[in-house]
Amino acid sequence: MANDAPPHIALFPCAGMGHLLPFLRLSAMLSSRGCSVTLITVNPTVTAAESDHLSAFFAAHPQIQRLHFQLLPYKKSNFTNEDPFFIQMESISNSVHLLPPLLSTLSPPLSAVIADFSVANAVFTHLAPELPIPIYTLTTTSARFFTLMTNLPHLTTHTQGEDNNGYVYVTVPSLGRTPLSNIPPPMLEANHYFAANIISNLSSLSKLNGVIINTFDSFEPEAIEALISKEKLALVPKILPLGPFESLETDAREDNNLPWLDEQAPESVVFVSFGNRTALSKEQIRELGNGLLRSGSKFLWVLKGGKVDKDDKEEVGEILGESFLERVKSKGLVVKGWVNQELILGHVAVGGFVSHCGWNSVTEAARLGVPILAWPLHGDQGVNAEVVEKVGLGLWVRGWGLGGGEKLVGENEIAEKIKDLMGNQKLRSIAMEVKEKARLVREANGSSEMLIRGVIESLKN
Ligand code: BUP
Repeated sequence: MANDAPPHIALFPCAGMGHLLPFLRLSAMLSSRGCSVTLITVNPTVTAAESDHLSAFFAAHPQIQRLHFQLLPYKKSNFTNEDPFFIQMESISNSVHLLPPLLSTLSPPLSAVIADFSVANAVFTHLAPELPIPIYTLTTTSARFFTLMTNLPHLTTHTQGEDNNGYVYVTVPSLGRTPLSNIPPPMLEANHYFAANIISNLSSLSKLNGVIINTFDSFEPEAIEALISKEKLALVPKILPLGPFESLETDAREDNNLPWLDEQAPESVVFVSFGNRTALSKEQIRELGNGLLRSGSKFLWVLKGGKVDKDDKEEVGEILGESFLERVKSKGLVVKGWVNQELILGHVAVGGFVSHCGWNSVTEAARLGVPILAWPLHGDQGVNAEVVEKVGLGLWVRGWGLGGGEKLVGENEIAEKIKDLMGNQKLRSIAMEVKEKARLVREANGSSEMLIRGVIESLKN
């Protein structure tokens, strides 16, 4: 007889806000669709933003259970790993064997686990023998970058060629060409933890019950198709493009930039943010500041001076210089610390987004219909910028490269591109079309909505 009790799903995020936020959003979405939800939260977190957001999230969603998970101390491995977020991933993977006893005592009994792809193999290896329930993975990147990951370690053996502009590309079956320079170098270095983590997680991928991706059919048709061809060959499990995820009702801190935005004309402000974990070099910050001033647009710029927020103590004036701030006064606002990006992108005054193309940022811009000037810096961001360009949501200057501070982009070039972004009516109308498509997939008969409801239904039996 069918059991109609709502499923109880545990979600297990990994390190950093870019990984945590999609898990918070998916948790809230599952809960609002009738599931019991437990969110596993590791201690310690890498950033203060993570602990702040977790407290605010549980205060706003008292129906979601919190399972505290204390990590074992980090033991250095033989892999190259100097990134605090990757170190945390390694620590989580090395602690996962302690998780099954905690999960088996949860009440009501668990129906499924959704684990971040970065720790999926560890979760599968330790959980499957102890607790025979479906295990899904959520990848926090684009379907396009995920497809490239599934082609490791043989990615560069696919056909290579050179395009008219002299860029060497690799052609991946069903996905088409990707410039080789867009593949993050650590992904191709066997000794690097980034590559090792992907290879290890691929090893159990086909045994999982599904891959959840924060994307939607019309946004990444080629990549979703490429993944579905792999699903048909049983190389990957069920592909579940459940996005774009709904926004969270809560934010950790009061947002104090909206009054300034409220005073600006519609679509006159360019919002500038390079995400949680990327600080530009001092020289690049100066060029960007001057470029913004030269562009003639009003701007709201979230400035980061360090990789991890706890260590990022310099004030805006110390980074940019007081004389710059004097010049900025009537033209823009430069802020440090956390802002509510979704509220800003959804504000009527915002007409463009200079973004590093972290995948959450891209999906938020898509859902809110804001054109992007893509300035990817590292990791998956270059490949995400390809998605932005392909779908027509934004501009991407390939020549700026996967920066990370290696190439200095000058203020004139930046100013010109911001003018292109803010004055481009075609981009704006495509962004509105993307926004409408993103809305439709969340309607009761929309593809993403039907898929998520299907997963929930299947877990009731
Ligand atoms: Br910074 C910042 N406010 O001030 P991505 C970020 N965000 O709401 P990431 C804020 O954090 P990767 C801020 O809306 C997005 O949901 C933003 O995730 C939010 O980039 C998230 O865009 C940032 O994926 O790098 O985390 O920098 O995902 O590439 O590891």
